[in-house]
Amino acid sequence: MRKTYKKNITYSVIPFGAALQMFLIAEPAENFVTLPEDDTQGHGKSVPDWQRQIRSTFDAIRATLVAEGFDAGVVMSNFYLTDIAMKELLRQIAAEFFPKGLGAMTIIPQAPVSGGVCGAEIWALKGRKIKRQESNSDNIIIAESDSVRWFFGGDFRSDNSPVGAYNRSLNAFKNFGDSLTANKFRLDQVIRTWIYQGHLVLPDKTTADGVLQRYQELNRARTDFFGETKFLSKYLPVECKSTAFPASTGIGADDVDVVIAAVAVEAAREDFIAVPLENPHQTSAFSYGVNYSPQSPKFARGMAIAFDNWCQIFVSGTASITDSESRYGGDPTLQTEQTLDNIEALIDGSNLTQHGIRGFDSSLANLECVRVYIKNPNDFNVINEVCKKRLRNTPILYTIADVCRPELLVEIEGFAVTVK
Ligand code: 3EB
Repeated sequence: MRKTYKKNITYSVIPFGAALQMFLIAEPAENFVTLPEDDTQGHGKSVPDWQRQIRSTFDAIRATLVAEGFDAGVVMSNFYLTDIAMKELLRQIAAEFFPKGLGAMTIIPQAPVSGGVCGAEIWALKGRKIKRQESNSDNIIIAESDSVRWFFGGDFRSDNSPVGAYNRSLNAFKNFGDSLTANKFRLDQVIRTWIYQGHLVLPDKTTADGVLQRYQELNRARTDFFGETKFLSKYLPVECKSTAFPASTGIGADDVDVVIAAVAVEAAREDFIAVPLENPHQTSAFSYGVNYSPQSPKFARGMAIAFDNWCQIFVSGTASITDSESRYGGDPTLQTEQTLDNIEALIDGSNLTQHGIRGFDSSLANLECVRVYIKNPNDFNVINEVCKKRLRNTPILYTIADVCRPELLVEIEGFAVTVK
């Protein structure tokens, strides 16, 4: 459980079953600026130097992966851009630095809070026990370790033709589903999704029943796409009585569209359990009332994967909600405290035991990588103060994003790892 903090890069190296994994967060070495090319008049008003900022980010990522021996093992990479129009430049530089790719890569239209043009979160595996099987597509990686097969997928989007938030979300989900099938995985094996939706709190359309928000339409598409799927039934402990859905993040983005990333598993070992976690202080999202979303958001508050002496918890996007009510509207400090309280209650030993996961304990200190989505950049200082106090040297990436209820100012997700 080693955490290393450098100027523009923080990372942790921790067990992945009997193998090892690394989570790494990187930003530009500096927020380099340059004069615009058309500054013939010499106005001297500088603009961000995209090339230099992106290159310095990749420099740090590559140097760290090489130094720690993870450079051949990236399974997922998330890149955040202040301007999604620059994604081809990012892809081009990524290919230069990593000709073999960066696993399941997703480019997310969210601005890092640091003021740089880009940010990155990289997840890599290594160890003699890891077998990597490239997929025929550059946004999917299959890895096998400890008799568990892992699917890492990113950048699932809608085709061009579908119109409206429902159809575009459904089409993006279908493209994701097709790539599961193409790689011999099934929807019921999905443990974690990330859904980035542009303008998520804006109305999509008005019906006889009122205005439907884009996020509500996304929930309707997810409900239809999931259908009667019985998630993870083969891996649930008997104690797990609640309806099983994947862990998830549903969050805003600066684009008009929806982008999905996901992880799925298939285990060929008896001691493997996959357990959707609910929070004792929160109403399950799939039981939220219709006033919130006519079709409820079908996700679990977290997903614990455990076998042998190892347990990893995928913490869903978590906000300042208790029961099903938003708390501390307007107060970013107290919302952050409440959000971290919620995560703490989700991953602690008694909640794990409640869910049939025995012999493991964890706390905020077990979080190895965290993303904090902030609605108003001006709240950064107070939110960061709480996070620094409670998460200490955990790698954290802060981005600017809308949370799916207007009064919520912050949402936090992460990965926790604990061993017996
Ligand atoms: C909440 O608790 C906040 O739609 O997949 C958090 C995590 C939220 C995931 C999703 C939404 C989702 O309701 C919003």
